[in-house]
Parts: sequence; structure tokens; C-alpha cells
Amino acid sequence: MSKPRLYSGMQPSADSLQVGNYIGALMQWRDLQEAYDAFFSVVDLHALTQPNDPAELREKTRRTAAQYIAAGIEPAKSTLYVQSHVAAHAELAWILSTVTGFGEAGRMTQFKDKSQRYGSDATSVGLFTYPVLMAADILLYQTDIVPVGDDQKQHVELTRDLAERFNSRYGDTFRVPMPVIQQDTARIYDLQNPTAKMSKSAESDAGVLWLLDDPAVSAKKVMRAVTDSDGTVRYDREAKPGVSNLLVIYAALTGRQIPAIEDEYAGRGYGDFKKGLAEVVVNEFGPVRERALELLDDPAELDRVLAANAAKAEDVANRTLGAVYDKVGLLRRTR
Ligand code: ATP
Ligand code: LTN
Repeated sequence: MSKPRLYSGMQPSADSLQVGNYIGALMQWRDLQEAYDAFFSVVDLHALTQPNDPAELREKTRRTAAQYIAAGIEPAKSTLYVQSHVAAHAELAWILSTVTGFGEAGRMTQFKDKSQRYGSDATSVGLFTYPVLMAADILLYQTDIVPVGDDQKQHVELTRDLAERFNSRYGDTFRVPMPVIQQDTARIYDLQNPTAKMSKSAESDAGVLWLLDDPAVSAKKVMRAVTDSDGTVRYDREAKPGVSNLLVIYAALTGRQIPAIEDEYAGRGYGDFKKGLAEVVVNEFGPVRERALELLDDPAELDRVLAANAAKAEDVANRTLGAVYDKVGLLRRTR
């Protein structure tokens, strides 16, 4: 029996990933790659929906891929590639856009939020069709599960609707994927503003723990994290968002339970607790950072790995795309 298929990806929207990406996505991907035939992409086409400097986008794409590998995604085991290296993504997105309702796409909350924020003149059609491209990513690979954060659930639901609609209109073509939503406890908040999600594109980076930060900088950010005046190391998301966030990070990175960590720091101040966490963060990310920088030192080798993986992805993707072209009635070009 072949393994069930998994698909996920991240946008190359920063030079470094942040701890939320690591805990909320990469750690799970790393575990899931054993039981699944996993495809992980760096979704550079999606990143074009934000303004980018071209040279920087190229660099961020390499850096994101290097961090996947450094965090334990194995390119010999999983298929780790750059979205734009496989032309079928853009091609299938076009076909899927013809079965997507205008109103249906307009109901995507991420689009509504972003378009409201930017205003309609600064909102591109690409931002509007972003979820259709994401559906193409997933459906090209006959995916069984899609591990994503809560904010992407609606996009995976749309993907399911499009797959079902296409299948009923043209005959069975796509596997209908299931979203696997990460637990709420895996959500990491900004260290300076612990009610806002930690994010790559946060306005200030004082509360963002970057994977590629110098260890001394990460330690300093942990020591300066916002807490409260209560003084006890105790999980209470409502009353103590700062401390609770630090406990979640501590637990996720050590694999320990929160109550055990609370016990360890009972009767000790926040200073001790933060020192402990700073050590955990440095121990965990030190080697990841080193490995990522090593990979980035040899971009030609990294590009070679990405090219080989793109070829693997392309084989699968082109099979699906060919079936889709036949189903919708495009005339085959003779060879
Ligand atoms: P951006 O600011 O560019 O939107 P982001 O840092 O918010 O980036 P995404 O690229 O949207 O992250 O998400 C990549 C993956 O990381 C997703 O699976 C998402 O759920 C996860 N993720 C991002 N931020 C966090 C967080 N703070 N806590 C837990 N998981 C997160
Ligand atoms: N939209 C997602 C990134 C993404 C993705 C995908 C995730 C693009 N294509 C396919 C899972 C499957 C995000 O912003 N996190």
C-alpha cells in the first residue's frame, strides 16, 4: 500500500521564519513526513500578491527552502520544491478559476480583510484568486491531508468544494482533501503583544523570535518578553497571555507538559523562568540556524536539490493536469 499524500506550503515572505512557523507548521511537517508521502512547497507565486523586490524574493525563496531542510524536512524523503518550478500550478489555477464563483471567492475572509485594508485600487486580481491557486497546489497532487493553521481552513474548504464540483461536472478527477488544523495550543503569540499572532510580517520585530536570529538576540528577546505583575508561572490564557505564551513555547520545544513546567518554576520568579526558556530556545534553534546558514553558503547545491525535487513534483502534477485538460475538452497537441 502506498502512503497517503500530504501537501503543505509557506510563503517566502521574510528572510527568516519565526518560531510560530516552526512550532505551528515545521515541527508537524517533520513528524508527518514519516507516515505520509509529503509534498512541501515554497509558494513563491503566492508571494507575488504582496509587493516584493525581485532580488529579495529570490533570496527569501532560497532561505525559506533552506530553513525547511534545516528544521528536518528531508528532501530525500519528502518532495520539497519551489512552486514556480512546476508550471502546472499556474495552469491548473486557470482551469479551476473557471469553475469558481465570483461571489464564492469574494467570501474568503482573508481576501475581505486584506482588500479592506489596502483599498480596491491596491487590491490585485491575484489576491482575489489566491485561494484558487492554493486549490491548484493541493489538487494537482491528489492530496489526502493538508496540515494548515486555522486561518487557512476556509481555503481548504473551498478546495474541497472545487474538487467536488469539478468531479461531478466532468467525472472523477481529483481526490477531495481533508484539512488537518493544528491545535489552538500550538498558536504562538508576539512576545511584545501576546494577544496578536506572531507573524513574519509583523510591524515591529521586537516580539518576533526569528529562526535565523543570532542566539544572543533570541535570548534577549525572551528576557524582554511582556509578562504581568502577578509573578507566578501559571498558564491562564485570558488573565496571563504573556506567561501563557512563553509556557506554550517552552512546552512545544521540549515536548514537556505545561503543568510539569509550572511545577518546576513554582515559587521562582519570571527571571528564572525566562532564563530557562532562553536556554531552550538557543539550544533548539542554534543547530537549525547553523544548518540553514551552511545550506545557504552553497546555493548551487541547494538549487540542485530543489531542481531534483521539482522534477519529482512535476511528474505527479503533469499527470493530473493532463487528465484535467482532457476532461474539460482541450485539444491535445500532437507530439
Ligand atoms: P505572514 O506574516 O507572511 O502571513 P506568517 O508568519 O503569519 O506569515 P504564514 O506564512 O501565513 O505565516 O504561515 C505558514 C505556516 O505557519 C502556517 O501553517 C501557519 O499556520 C503557521 N504559523 C504562522 N504563524 C504562526 C503562529 N504564530 N503560531 C502557530 N503557527 C503559525
Ligand atoms: N496560503 C498558505 C500557504 C499555501 C498553502 C498551499 C498551504 C499556499 N498553498 C497549499 C497548504 C497547501 C498560507 O498562507 N499559510
